[in-house]
Amino acid sequence: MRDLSPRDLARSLDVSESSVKRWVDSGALAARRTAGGHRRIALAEAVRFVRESGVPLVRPELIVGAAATTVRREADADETDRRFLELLEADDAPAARAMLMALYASGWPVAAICDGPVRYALERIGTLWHDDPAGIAIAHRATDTCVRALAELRALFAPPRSDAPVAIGGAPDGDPYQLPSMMAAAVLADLGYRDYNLGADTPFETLAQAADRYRPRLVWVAMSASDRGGQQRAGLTELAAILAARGAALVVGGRHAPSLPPSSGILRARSMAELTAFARGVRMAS
Ligand code: B12
Repeated sequence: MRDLSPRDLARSLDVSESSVKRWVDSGALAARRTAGGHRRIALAEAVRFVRESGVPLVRPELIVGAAATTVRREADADETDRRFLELLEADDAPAARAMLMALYASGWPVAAICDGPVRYALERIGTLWHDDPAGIAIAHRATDTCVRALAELRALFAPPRSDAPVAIGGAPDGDPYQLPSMMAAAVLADLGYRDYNLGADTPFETLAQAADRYRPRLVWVAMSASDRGGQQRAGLTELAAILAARGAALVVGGRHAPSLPPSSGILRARSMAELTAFARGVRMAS
């Protein structure tokens, strides 16, 4: 990931270069020096500073790439959703990735990016195949672009602290959906958890074994595939009992997450925003 000069960052924030140098010299913004003594700011550090300081990112395209310009101009979320859908339909992966990076750099929570443009676009793309066989390829490409974009966003997150609470999770056996679990992992990482995503198609016994190994405070299960024969529901209930004995909280979500009574000890969340609220609560209690 590239480093920025004070000039690059100043132009993207529409402030003077000397302001950026002052932030560096005061320690508010970390920078390294080149052999020639010039300040260089890592992209992840620049994004952290922008998100935390609230200084508006006027020209995101200067730091995260072209196509990010559109984000800045779009005041309302609906327009952002539609624009992201257009980019995925056109299979413009670099622009789609730059757009999500720009939203993040502009201060959008990771959960809002997932619940907003990504969910909106995939919901619509998911209906294309009903009328056109090419829709399947578009859906596969869109998933790949979103997977890569999330991985790129994650490179901007601060590394977890050594005492960070651990979260593990995945999608059950027979569930091929990658993105929901990746999203949950990214949301939790951004909240300061040390996350271990076991990914799609993970049997419940594997999750239980992983809980022994990683000792999580929180476990997520993403359930997007239909539960033929009720096996997933049974596996989930068993996992809940195992985790309760270890003092780990269990949260499930996804299109086919079952509704369970509160006595099951399982929280059902409908969005990444709800996961955020729950995970903050678990953190505060630990
Ligand atoms: C990509 C895709 C696939 C890919 C997945 C590739 C991959 N490696 O991930 C593949 C090719 C495998 C696939 C297969 C199928 N698919 Co498909 N697929 C999709 C598509 C387009 C996107 C899925 C996705 O990633 N969405 C993004 C996620 C993040 O959105 P989300 O699930 O809504 O999640 C949000 C919330 O639910 C919540 N959430 C989700 N999980 C979790 C977890 C936690 C812990 C929390 C807190 C919250 C949470 O937060 C998310 C963000 O807001 C959807 C369309 C859609 N609406 O999503 C269809 C869709 C789900 N598929 C569908 C169908 C029909 C199928 C197939 C049956 C097609 C076929 N004939 O083979 C198979 C079934 C596979 C199976 N075993 O179940 C239908 C399902 C219809 C239904 N009634 O259930 C959909 C809705 C498309 C449609 N409109 O027809 N699919």
